[in-house]
Amino acid sequence: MEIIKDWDYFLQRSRQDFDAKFSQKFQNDINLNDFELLRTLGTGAFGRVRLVRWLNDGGYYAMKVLEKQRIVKYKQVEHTLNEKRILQAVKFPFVVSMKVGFYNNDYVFFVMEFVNGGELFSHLRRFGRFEENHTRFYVGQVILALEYLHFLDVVYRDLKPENILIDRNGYLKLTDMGFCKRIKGRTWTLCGTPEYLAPEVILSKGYGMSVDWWSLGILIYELAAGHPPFYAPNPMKIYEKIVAGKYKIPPHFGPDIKDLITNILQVDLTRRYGNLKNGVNDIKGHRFFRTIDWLSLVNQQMEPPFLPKIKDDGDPGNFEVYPEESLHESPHELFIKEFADY
Ligand code: ISQ
Repeated sequence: MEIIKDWDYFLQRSRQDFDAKFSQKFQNDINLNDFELLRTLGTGAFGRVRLVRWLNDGGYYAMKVLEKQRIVKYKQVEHTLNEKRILQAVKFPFVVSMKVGFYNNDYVFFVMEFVNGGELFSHLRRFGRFEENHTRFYVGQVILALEYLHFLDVVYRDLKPENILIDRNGYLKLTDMGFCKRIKGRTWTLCGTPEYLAPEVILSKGYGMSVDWWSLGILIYELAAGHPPFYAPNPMKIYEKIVAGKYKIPPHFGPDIKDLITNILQVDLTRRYGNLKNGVNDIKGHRFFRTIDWLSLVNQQMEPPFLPKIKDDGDPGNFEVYPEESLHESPHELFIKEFADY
């Protein structure tokens, strides 16, 4: 990665790069036989991600496999198209990017860089919670990633520790753009993960980038506390707590992190940090981050809290083990019309 010297200039140029790549179609001179399929790294409602080896360059990649049948059944065609357009157009140190995409009769495939260190979620559970200094390091990168995406008019909508990976150098990458959407104005879809949903999403109001700042507040809390602020045994109870905006600050939180979280977890959108007239600068300029030099952070010149243990380039050892499923192949291409824009 090039060194970023001027953040505003970097954002402006990123926008031109993004626009140029956003509407490109798949180049379909690639197929499944070009890959050796290794084990599953993660599963979601609509597909799974597998470690693969690309025979072309011998390198390891993470391949998202989406079954067209399921995508259509669960009415996710538009969401996966959003995901594909955004994945292929982003280029940022803290966001996973796509190398190549293709489809066959039954599936759509996104080939992404393999991020070796595993989910931030697994490391958080292992440590219990992170020290505030470590929370600051991780959250700082997430803020920059959200600032980058929002500058491109992209709302992320699924921030949580499961969707944040740790690279071999101890830095983060946001992954799973499945709910990402480019919006100019507002949108209404109910999507995300219960504990991380913003009140305006639960209340079916039109919403915008504000939902990502809310979930950032949840993330800061969860990293520093070891558990999310709104918790209950079932989603309905979680939603009641979220819209009421009542939660407890653990006694070990320092005054700065407490003040920051309080200002972000505002049910009232006209008070929520990130969503006010100074935008992200209310967050970046908060006392909690006074020791962060944002340019050093984006250029990965700060010392990370720890380095994940990695045996070799293709080592999936930092990821949980999932039951495997084999792929099938129909004799005819399915859902040609639905996936025509890929
Ligand atoms: C990259 N590396 C490892 C796992 C992943 C899961 C989802 C998306 C990208 C990934």
